[in-house]
Amino acid sequence: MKPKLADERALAALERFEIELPSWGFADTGTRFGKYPQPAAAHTLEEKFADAAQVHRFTGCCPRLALHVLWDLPGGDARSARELAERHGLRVGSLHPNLFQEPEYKHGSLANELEPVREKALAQVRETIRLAGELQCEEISLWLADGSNYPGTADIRARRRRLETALQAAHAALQPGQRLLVEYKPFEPAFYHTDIADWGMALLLARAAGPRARVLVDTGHHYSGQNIEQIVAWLLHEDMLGGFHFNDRRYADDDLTLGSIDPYQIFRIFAEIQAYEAERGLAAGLSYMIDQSHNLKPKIEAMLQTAMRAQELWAKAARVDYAALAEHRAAQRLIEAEETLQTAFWDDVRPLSRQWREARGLPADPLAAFRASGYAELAAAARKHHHASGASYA
Ligand code: AFD
Ligand code: MN
Ligand code: MN
Repeated sequence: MKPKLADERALAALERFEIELPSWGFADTGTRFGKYPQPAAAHTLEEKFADAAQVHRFTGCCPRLALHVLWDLPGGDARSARELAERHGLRVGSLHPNLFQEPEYKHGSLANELEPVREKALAQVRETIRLAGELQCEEISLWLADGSNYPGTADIRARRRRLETALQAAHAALQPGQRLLVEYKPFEPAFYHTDIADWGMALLLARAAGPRARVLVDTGHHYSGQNIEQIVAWLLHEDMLGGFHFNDRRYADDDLTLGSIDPYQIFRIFAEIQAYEAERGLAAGLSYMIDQSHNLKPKIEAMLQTAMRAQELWAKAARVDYAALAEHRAAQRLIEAEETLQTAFWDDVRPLSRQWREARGLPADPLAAFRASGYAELAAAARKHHHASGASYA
């Protein structure tokens, strides 16, 4: 394919590529061994919206902020979130019910043996659906930490039955236009079994829940060596892929910056999506969210980096000559097929990304522009009081 045509396809792909930001990615976090407060980290919903607005301001591709329904919308108040979204030129994206941090959820939430705990969790999901309706959000995204740490302590089939019943009830509560995303994760915090541990379990549960449930693939939630793009291809074939949470991983669910460890894997995932869309001639209707919360990198800078990297890998995947690839595959020309894919991966698309940005009045280098803006320094000065008061962290 002529480079000019490839570039035009990449620019069109960038135009339709929006990446949701996670409110929790702007707040202080740490590891289980300690929290590492950052002076400019966000503590309030207002500060999270303000920080997210900086990422959208400089990248032009992050117009939505995902919220956690406990940390961000205490007392079920949607009004402040709606006002903050308008003030900062953002929309509220997916809503995520916290079903993991309260003491009652020690032995699980929707899969828990105790009915009152399951009812409490289901009420939290229903509250999330209600808030999503008030905030015109289309996605309720479920990640369950449910599982067990020791063999023999959990009836895995009974837990699966309870989960199916709960997800059917959650699906039944969905409002028009909403969909339910079911996320999987092989382990952590449960270390013997996790109730929704892989794409097959998520697929079966989503299918059982109802027609508006889909599987959510978090790129960090896979064992080493897993072929994630193959999972993506199968879920696309089944029309059961809802979207992604972006991060990168070396060993487990590491929440590292997308593309920092294995950019070629993210490119191959994007190539599966774009090949599917090219074949069908329409978008797959997937949602993309960053799901990382850096405790070492400055929060906003890490988000800018991730958004830029995601755009570059998305643009690279758009430049693959899928027609030529199909011909090489059909003729079993292995070298040519591989070279078709790898050429698109190795071609530098940063000039193209800069062109896309400048055509929209955005800075060619979002990271440099953000640093020059002095926002982080002002935020650190304005947020000193949080640390003085020993504020708790979401
Ligand atoms: C953690 C979980 C999961 C979830 C996210 C937001 O591993 O990825 O989507 O928190 O709740 O990263
Ligand atoms: Mn996730
Ligand atoms: Mn995760």
